[in-house]
Amino acid sequence: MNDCIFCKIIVGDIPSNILYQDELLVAFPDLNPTAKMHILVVPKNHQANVSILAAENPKTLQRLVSVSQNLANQFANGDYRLIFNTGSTVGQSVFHVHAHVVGGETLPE
Ligand code: DGP
Repeated sequence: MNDCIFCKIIVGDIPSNILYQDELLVAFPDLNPTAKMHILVVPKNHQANVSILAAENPKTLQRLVSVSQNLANQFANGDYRLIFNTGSTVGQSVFHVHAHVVGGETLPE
């Protein structure tokens, strides 16, 4: 997608601190962290949201959860909150599916 910021990060047109990548996923710190650990895990294939990902690429979603756990083990104490904002009214601003992996401190309920 020409105007997708995460597609540009994935191909290296926008520099980012890549923390992890494999053939399906890439992970990098959120530009505006809300906790000590705030990492985005992003499928390399452009799809708009997690519902479409689950329907069309369930193995990528399964991998994403596994990678999120590994990142939480590496960058926090293994605990993490996994957030998929889905739709503009609940805060999705980038319409390329991504998981927020948040933790590294005690979070409010
Ligand atoms: P959401 O609001 O759920 O669509 O989350 C989008 C997140 O993406 C938001 O927390 C900020 C982050 N973000 C937007 N642009 C960039 C960028 O260029 N680099 C990085 N690292 N994060 C970005």
